[in-house]
Amino acid sequence: MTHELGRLEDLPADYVQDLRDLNLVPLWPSLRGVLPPKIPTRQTQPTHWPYKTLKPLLLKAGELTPIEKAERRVLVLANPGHGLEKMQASAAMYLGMQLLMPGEWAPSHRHTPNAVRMIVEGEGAYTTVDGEKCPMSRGDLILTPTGLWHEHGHDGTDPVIWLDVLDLPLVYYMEASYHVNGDRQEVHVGRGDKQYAHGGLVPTQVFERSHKAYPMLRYPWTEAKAALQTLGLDNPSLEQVQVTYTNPETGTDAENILGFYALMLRPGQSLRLPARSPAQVFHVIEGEVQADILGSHFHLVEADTCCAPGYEAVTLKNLKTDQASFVFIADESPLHRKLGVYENRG
Ligand code: GTQ
Repeated sequence: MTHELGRLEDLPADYVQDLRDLNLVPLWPSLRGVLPPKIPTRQTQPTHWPYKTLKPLLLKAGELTPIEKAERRVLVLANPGHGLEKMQASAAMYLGMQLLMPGEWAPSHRHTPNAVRMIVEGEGAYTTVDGEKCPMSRGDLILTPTGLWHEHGHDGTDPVIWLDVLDLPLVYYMEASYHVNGDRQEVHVGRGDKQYAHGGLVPTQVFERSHKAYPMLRYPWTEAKAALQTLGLDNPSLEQVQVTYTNPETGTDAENILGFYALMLRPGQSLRLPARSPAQVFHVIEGEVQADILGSHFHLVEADTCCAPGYEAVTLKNLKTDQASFVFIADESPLHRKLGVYENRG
């Protein structure tokens, strides 16, 4: 049973002022606001960021602002529901499109938020993470987990653009967000993926001290795509042909707070994703997809990005009837599961 609770205006003004002077606040006028009935209030609005309209503005930023004045030349994909200045895609997710021009260098730093990059366009750039020079190719996922040094360079000839996904809003909210600048890293052998490139075979840990918290830093698109195609072929009746980016040593999510996945939609397939508590981000790697989120129907072409609030079902339809479409998904599942608030409402 829900009944009306007392309002702030129902209280004598001098009483409210007495409370305020002592840093006290009555709960009941705000109780329904912070604990709404049955389903949370979500600021996250379904939002679509078409690449076609964003790219020229990002390239313009390349002309307007030298890398030395930007450190990271990024246009943030901000959700209007949160207020643009908050730079949030959802409660816990930040999205940015980053541009690096040939010859540019984004200097080494490390920070508490976890980041990943999904490479959108261009060849020849690299991210050096924890001393491993990870080459960037379209569709590759590169991790820069909390605390690891990372810097970006570009030896190629054309602009390189990638999508950054960070848990910055959450870590900032926790008053735990900060960075440290560093010197150019010494590069050692390894390129983020090689040691774990063969499924089911992981280096034997003879010495505990050699164990890294994040053993795999780069997930090449060629591998993820091949995994999806095999999964689809071997399981013709499988509806959700999806892989999770995992830590090969532990089998758990690749990072602690956000989850990352690649989804293959079969030709013409329409897939309903159940209403679950975490918010989600969809980015088209290959193909063309319609995303139905609440009342919005987004037509996503390659390199387009959109987001969906939690607790809502999402339907993804492959608009290609003669070929598969491939979608990169980021969500807040690891966070919700760890905090015990994860729900699947079907
Ligand atoms: O490339 O290190 O979009 O530190 C935001 C913060 C990218 C990065 C972002 C960052 C980076």
